[in-house]
Amino acid sequence: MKPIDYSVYLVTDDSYLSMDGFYQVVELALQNGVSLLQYRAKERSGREMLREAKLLRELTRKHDAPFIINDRLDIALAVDADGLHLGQEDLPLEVARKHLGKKIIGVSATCYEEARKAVLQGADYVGVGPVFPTLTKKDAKPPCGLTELQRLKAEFPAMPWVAIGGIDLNNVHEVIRAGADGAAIISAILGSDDPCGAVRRFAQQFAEKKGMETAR
Ligand code: TZP
Ligand code: MG
Repeated sequence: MKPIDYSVYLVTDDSYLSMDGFYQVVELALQNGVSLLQYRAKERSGREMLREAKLLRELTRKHDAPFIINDRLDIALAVDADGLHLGQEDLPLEVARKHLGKKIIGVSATCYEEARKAVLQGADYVGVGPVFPTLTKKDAKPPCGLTELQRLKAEFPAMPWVAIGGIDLNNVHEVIRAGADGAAIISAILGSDDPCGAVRRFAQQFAEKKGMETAR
């Protein structure tokens, strides 16, 4: 399997899932540089989640992007997603691992200790945040800032670190500089007047980082 590119990590949210033209926007985003898609829905029935996740599974297959389901192991298995993303209150990682084998399991961490535990338990990547204030997740913890991320990347350089929360085109360079391998983004792409342009500019900033790393 080719290495997973976590750089422009697009996440969905109920409000955008209901938007007119949502699937066209996702398809354009995948064509313009979204490297991975997470289906995240908090207020939908299992049946509705299955329907939406199937559609997104088709699009991600078509554009050869990994597809991850938030929270729900059953939906991840039902649509043959590439992985599952778990928060601190979701299924324990070792339970999900039994069902998912080598598939991707990501874990959300709001602080250094949670992140370290996720690494030691065998997460494939860790989402750290919110790094900045966000209006999208109503029950988000206070922002953890970038120093935690910097410390985690220094301690576990081989782990893919994905920053989340309030990331936009004006601050993404800060998370990249702190060591993030990817930025998980909702509103700065799905709420943008120009989602394709936004995706291209996020992808460009990560490409510059990769260019600098290979030149070293
Ligand atoms: N987890 C921590 S912050 C957040 C989630 C799901 C929401 C991120 O959304 P946005 O719009 O990119 O700030
Ligand atoms: Mg969760």
